[in-house]
Amino acid sequence: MDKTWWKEAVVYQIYPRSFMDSNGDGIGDIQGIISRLDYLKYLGIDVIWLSPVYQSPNDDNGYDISDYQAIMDEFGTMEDFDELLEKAHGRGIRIVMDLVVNHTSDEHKWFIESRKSMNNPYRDYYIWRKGKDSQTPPNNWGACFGGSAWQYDEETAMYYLHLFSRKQPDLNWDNPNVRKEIFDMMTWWCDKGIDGFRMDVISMISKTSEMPDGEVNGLYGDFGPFCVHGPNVHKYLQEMNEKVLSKYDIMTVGETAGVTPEQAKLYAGENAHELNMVFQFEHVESDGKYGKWTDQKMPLTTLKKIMSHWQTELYDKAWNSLFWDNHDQPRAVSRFGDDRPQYREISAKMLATCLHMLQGTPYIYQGEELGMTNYPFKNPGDFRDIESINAYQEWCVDGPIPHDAFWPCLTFKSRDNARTPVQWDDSAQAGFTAGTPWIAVNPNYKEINAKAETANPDSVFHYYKKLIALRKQNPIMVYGKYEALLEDCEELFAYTRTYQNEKLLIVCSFCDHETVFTIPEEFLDMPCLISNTGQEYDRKEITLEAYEAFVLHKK
Ligand code: TEU
Ligand code: CA
Repeated sequence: MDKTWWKEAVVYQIYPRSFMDSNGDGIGDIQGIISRLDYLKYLGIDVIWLSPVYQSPNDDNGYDISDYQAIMDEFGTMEDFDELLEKAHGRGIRIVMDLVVNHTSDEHKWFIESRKSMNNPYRDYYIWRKGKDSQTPPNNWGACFGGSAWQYDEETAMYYLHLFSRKQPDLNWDNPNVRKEIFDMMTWWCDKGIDGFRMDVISMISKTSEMPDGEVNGLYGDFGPFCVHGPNVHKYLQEMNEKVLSKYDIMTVGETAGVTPEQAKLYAGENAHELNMVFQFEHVESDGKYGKWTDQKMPLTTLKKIMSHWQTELYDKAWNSLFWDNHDQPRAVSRFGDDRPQYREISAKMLATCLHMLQGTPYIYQGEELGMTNYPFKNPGDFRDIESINAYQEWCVDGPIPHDAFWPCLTFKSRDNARTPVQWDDSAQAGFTAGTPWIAVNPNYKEINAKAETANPDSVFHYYKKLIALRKQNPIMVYGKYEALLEDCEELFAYTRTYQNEKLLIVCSFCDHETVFTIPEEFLDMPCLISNTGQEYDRKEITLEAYEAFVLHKK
């Protein structure tokens, strides 16, 4: 397995709208990111994955792009971006951009042209179909953000496909002109010196030509079998690799919801000539009571089975990406850990240990290094995210689900949990803005903030900093072979990593009570690489306190 910088890196995801506001308008921006580069350098991360900063009407907070080669007014200017790139590189930090090319905004010039007439040169940049009539779409597919996946357009009396919001029309990747435009745009960004792409819903860019009704699940049919891992997806990614990616020393990660390890080897196999790695979502997209909406945590044995499967299936064949959360998911410590005050910090450190000791490139979502938690939403007006707003409307207002039944599920899984402002200090608005933030700051910012944590050597922040430093000192953390232990245990996630003549033992308690663990013979009296309690592991029978995690290192 060849060694590369993106296999050894730790990636930090920035959601610009919520990271840092520099001009008091309550919206994070690029100058705000620049002002926090020293904080990121101190943490020790190697790569920033920058969620979209391109021109956008913000129907989906920048994942609806109206100009791929201009910066969103609210975030600043292209000069600001160039300054960010230069100052990040000056600190040895690479910048990976978010590439959103399954769809554009409906305010993109291509779509404005496409909808004008049937014979407009841009007509086939998008996916248009005749409906059965102006009230009946071409099929029963549902969009991810609610409603039909088809929008009727008066001008030409046809429907266009949008798998997300109606302001996010899907591009027609079967059109070679679309592919050329995208590849030229990607080349333009690579020539600016960026260091790679995170590719939004890249597994959806190829659709089947036939578009029949899907299996009904709730109010609409499922588009999955016709739009995910479609017939030409690998052909188009190989073309992208040949025409753009292969020409630069860059990192690529595909967002491939619904991907299996077998498919992941096609997208990101060591010799696949497509992408370097993919995000799998088996551990975060568990079905809930109401589609994705649930207030239930995943049983530990289920989580371990999923993580182990990916660790063993991809080993030596493809590269894993590792994450607990991102801008679409609830906060890790609330979902996988325990955000009650007495357990928040120790369980956040346990989760960090569990993830960063696995095989693959770890991703830290902004604020995860502080142990930031879900937000205490009180009413639907607290939400900003189109997905959450539409879900409440569809399930509760228009639909039959009582508020009291749906509310715990919506507030537990809402993407807005991850989009509240980063908590920098205990001053007003947590030091995120001098103005009124676009979304409320979590009231626990007085206890949970970067200023307090960077000053406290026992903080979650310093624990992440130590894990990142250990990765640089120990190749076994990057390249070691994973083996699961105690697979049926509902309380402990334990595994080993083996590399040349070294071995690591990783033991993480996912429960809120004491447990016991017997140290295997070969690890007795071996040094402790890191622990979230600091106890000695110098005997065979260890009693672990709630959410305790430790790593022993056999050299
Ligand atoms: O997310 C795609 C996606 O699958 C998400 O909609 C996810 O399934 C859901 O939000 C969580 O259950 C990408 C981006 O990460 C997301 O922010 C965008 O809204 C979406 O694509 C459309 O661009
Ligand atoms: Ca701002």
